[in-house]
Amino acid sequence: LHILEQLQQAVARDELTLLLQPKIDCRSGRTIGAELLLRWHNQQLGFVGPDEFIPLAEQSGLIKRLTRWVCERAVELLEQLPVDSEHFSLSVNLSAVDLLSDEILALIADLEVQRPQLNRNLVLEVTESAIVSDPDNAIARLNWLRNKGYGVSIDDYGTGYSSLAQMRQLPVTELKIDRAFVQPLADSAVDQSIVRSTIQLAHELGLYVVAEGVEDEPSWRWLQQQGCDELQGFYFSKPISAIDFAQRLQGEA
Ligand code: G
Ligand code: G
Ligand code: NA
Ligand code: MN
Repeated sequence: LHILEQLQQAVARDELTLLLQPKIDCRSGRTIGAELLLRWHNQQLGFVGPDEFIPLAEQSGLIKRLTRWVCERAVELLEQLPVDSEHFSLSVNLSAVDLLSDEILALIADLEVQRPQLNRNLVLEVTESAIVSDPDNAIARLNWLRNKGYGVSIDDYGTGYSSLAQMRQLPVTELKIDRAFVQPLADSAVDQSIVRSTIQLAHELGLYVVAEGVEDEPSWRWLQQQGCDELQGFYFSKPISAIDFAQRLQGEA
């Protein structure tokens, strides 16, 4: 069967799972949340990576159903995980398609029936390219999310074309520096300059700064000195199952 037809059945057949990549407080090194990352295992196709099935889901519009599934799981996880809900957030990736449709508004409204204070614990990650495709339309929905108190993060920051000056016009709370600049930090003076100045300017604009792709301790210590707020990366943890994540939290308690 065609991969797209298989993907259409994936939710109903319970073939999707979520992995959680820990989000780390840069100062303390403690786990303060997680990014939710989709995984798909199909009988015939085996494991299909998100780099393959997410674009297919976007082109077909199916992504909206996947995003709903991920967000519903996020609410379940917030109820199940042993966390202090004042200081814990889950991040969900949104596609351009999600930002260009009112379904995201209906989805959030549905989730809030179950968890009225969801805005305290859910961050929505969007890429610059998702906004650039139709800025007015995307920004209107981001404004709606912001006005409801949700965190909005610009993912993969630095790889698109927007300057921080343009970013300032966007209703976002957080900037996530792309791992292309973070992975080489320990040995690259150029990347250090880029990351240092990005952190400074982002902070001056009132944005919370996340570095993704932290792979060694020297990079963590350096980011700490620069006042970076939050980290993700293989040095701390790769994406893991909900069970392993819960164990990690218990181990830190
Ligand atoms: O988890 P991994 O690094 O393999 O993810 C590869 C890509 O797939 C990343 O760009 C990630 O943002 C994207 N991705 C993973 N899960 C989701 C999801 O639930 N929704 C969307 N839109 N993208 C996702
Ligand atoms: O595009 P997005 O930032 O959502 O992509 C998330 C992806 O980044 C996940 O698939 C995850 O596996 C990957 N990732 C997370 N931390 C690291 C890291 O430290 N090094 C590398 N190479 N990839 C990472
Ligand atoms: Na992301
Ligand atoms: Mn990213």
